[in-house]
Amino acid sequence: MKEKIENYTGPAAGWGAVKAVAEAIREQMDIVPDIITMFEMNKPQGFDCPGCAWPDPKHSASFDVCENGAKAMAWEATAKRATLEFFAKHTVSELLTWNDCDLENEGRLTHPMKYNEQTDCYEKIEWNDAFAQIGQRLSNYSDPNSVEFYTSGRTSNEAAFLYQLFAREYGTNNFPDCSNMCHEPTSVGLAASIGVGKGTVLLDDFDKADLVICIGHNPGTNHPRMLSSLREVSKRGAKIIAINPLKERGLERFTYPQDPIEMLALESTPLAGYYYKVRIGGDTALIKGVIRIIIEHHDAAVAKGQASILDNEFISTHTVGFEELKHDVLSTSWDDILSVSGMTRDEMEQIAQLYIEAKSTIICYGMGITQHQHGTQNIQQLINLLLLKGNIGRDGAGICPLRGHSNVQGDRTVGITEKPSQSFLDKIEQRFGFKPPVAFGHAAVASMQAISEGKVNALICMGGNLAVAMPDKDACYSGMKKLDMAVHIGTKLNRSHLLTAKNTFLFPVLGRTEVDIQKSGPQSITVEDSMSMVHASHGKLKPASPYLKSECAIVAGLAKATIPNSKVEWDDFIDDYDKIRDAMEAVLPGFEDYNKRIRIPGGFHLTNAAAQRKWLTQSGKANFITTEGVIEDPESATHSELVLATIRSHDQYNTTIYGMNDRYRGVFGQRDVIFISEAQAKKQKLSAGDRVNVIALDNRQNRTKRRLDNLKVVIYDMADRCVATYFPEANNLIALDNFDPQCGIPAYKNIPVILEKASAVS
Ligand SMILES: Nc1nc2c(c(=O)[nH]1)N[C@H]1C(S)=C(S)[C@@H](COP(=O)(O)OP(=O)(O)OC[C@H]3O[C@@H](n4cnc5c(=O)[nH]c(N)nc54)[C@H](O)[C@@H]3O)O[C@H]1N2
Ligand SMILES: Nc1nc2c(c(=O)[nH]1)N[C@H]1C(S)=C(S)[C@@H](COP(=O)(O)OP(=O)(O)OC[C@H]3O[C@@H](n4cnc5c(=O)[nH]c(N)nc54)[C@H](O)[C@@H]3O)O[C@H]1N2
Ligand SMILES: [Mo]
Repeated sequence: MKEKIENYTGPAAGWGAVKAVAEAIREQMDIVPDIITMFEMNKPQGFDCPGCAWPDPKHSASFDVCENGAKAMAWEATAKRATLEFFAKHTVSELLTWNDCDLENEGRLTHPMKYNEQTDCYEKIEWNDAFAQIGQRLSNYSDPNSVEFYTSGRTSNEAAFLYQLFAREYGTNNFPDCSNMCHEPTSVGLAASIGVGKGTVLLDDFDKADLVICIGHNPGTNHPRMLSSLREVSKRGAKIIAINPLKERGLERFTYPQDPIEMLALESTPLAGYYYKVRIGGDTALIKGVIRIIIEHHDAAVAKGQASILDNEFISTHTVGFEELKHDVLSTSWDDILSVSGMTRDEMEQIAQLYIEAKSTIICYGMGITQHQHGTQNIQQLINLLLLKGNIGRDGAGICPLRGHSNVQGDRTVGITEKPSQSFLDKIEQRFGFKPPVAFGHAAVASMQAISEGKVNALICMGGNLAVAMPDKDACYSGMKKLDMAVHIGTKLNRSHLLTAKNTFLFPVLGRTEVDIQKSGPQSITVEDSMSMVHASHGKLKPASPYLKSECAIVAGLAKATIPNSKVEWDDFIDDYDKIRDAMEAVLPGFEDYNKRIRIPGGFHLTNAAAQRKWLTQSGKANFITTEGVIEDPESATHSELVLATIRSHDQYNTTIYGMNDRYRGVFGQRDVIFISEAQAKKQKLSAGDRVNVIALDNRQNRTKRRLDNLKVVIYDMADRCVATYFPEANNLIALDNFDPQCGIPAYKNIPVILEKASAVS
């Protein structure tokens, strides 16, 4: 498509989405039989959408597929194949010169392969031979902690459970995970505040809320099925507030493609009636400001003998820490609050009023909140706001993190964690009879640091594109080359697969859309959505090649070859996944009658103690947590007022680039752009179409200057004193040690930068 920047005037979804779905399918699939597959998505006997983790309303028979879900499905169910002939024709060195989109667009991997250094090509290997070679290497390493077991979040509950079992029997808790780059602040921050590291709302709560606050997420692109829930909220007359540095069309207006009247009349439903453009990194400041106003109104009302604004009863029975919070917000200076948030006091007053007026409020958030040095603190401020009016643990109220990958939450639930609890380890020991390691292992940043320092022998990747998804491309890429062994289990070719170790294996795996036949017949797997609903998924399509194995079978193959006297009944498990689930039931709390309950359409809900006002915190109460200061990176802030966030385009799934368009932001045929407000551009003496170099100020590495050159300026309706560009291209701007010290999430959305005109350098 031709390069073009234009103002997008339409609503989110609508006919544009229908057209995009048709195109995605035309480009990837054999239309007639495969389109039927799409209708099987998120249906009782169908498969779970590999797109996002937003729950399906009723698991009903209705056709509830969104544009980006359809794209994710078409991308996986593509008719294209990356065959052995393809790999014989193209050396790894040549493939490294291809772009990310072209690599994946070659199609599905068809055979297990091993890299041959002599020919510089991937070549076919028999599964058993590969397992034996890997098993031998793993057994030879003297320290199991020199191996990293990465998981990307499409992996099923069953495969993730087996994977952690294998790694733990092998002897390590090294579980870097995509969640470490995504919702780690949710796991850590919510657990400290309310005792559970997950969201507390169900879809029904959206029918009962008076106010929904959407802060730091972009559902039009990343969770499009959420738009139908927001549409219902809006149609009911409840209010929606959006807080986002960029104007995102998906938060403003939506045409529901499944509503013929809206579609034919070219109508749309307004979503957020209130839109506030917070400055990037300004959320803690903003929420502190809002809390301060609410407390001041409350005190004034009480002094006048008027009704209380805060829920005093809830605060005194259910919480601790209110007085400290009050003291902190009242003593935070307005100057700091306003300058860091980039918002006015009037705007904060409006938000406070809407919140005061609403009986029940839900706060939804995504990466705009989490991917910060203050990620954990940001979330805790959101909880503080909710606790003021008892907005946790009752109908129509609560916290709603928008999870990332479709099963990232489930993978964590079933044991993918570098810090396992003792009770979990005890249960493993009881059920399987081996002693799992107790010492905590590596999460993503620690594992990549160890890899880049050459301290890791082997990296096993259950899906994903780790080296590209992580910060500091240079460190990641060179680190991958230092490994003795890399094992990649994926559906499609990506750059991490090409950063070959001394021994590199690339395994093709069944995707969620495909039927998985084992000895006892077709198998189902299970996943957990953003709202803790666990349900089954049944693949429907013929596998992309007869040589594919399921994730579960690959883990079992690796484990058997590595641990000859394993205590785990690997063969039985693979013959019949019900047996895996029986074992999971024995180990995991909340999984009683697992096999029975996933056979009920819609599955079952994993109960959430906080949602029942049971606080599993050390204090036994919900904690108001006071966080110090409002500036994320005070040192860098003295050198530049500009912060940069890395964001997703509409045609992308993380490191998978489907195409070069970002329709709702009016960008077509290109990705090398940087978004900036009109006022800010003027201040920087820049105009639309100018080219700039971005230089990241990195005070953690002696202020090394990381740079990304030659981005095209796009004037965009967004907050001043910040800029945005796409990931993964921008990942080298972030240092590996620029993360939230409380949970380790890289600060992908808070990079202090300066801009220089591209012509100014050679
Ligand atoms: N189609 C599609 N679907 C996806 C994905 C995908 O790549 N493509 N990825 C999946 C995954 S793994 C994830 S984690 C989710 C990600 O879903 P989102 O959380 O929506 O992800 P992003 O696009 O990274 O960022 C969201 C928003 O954060 C805003 N933002 C940036 N900085 C700040 C800030 O400082 N404060 C505030 N308040 N907002 C800020 C940006 O303007 C942007 O609108 O989506 C999942 N679903
Ligand atoms: N700068 C910046 N960096 C970021 C982010 C950001 O906002 N800004 N976001 C971060 C976030 S939230 C995340 S989650 C990470 C994503 O990091 P990852 O999860 O590591 O990356 P993906 O791009 O989702 O992985 C794509 C690959 O997964 C494989 N795959 C797809 N489906 C399957 C399957 O069913 N099974 C298996 N085994 N493999 C499969 C394919 O081979 C495909 O190439 O990136 C992070 N990186
Ligand atoms: Mo994510």
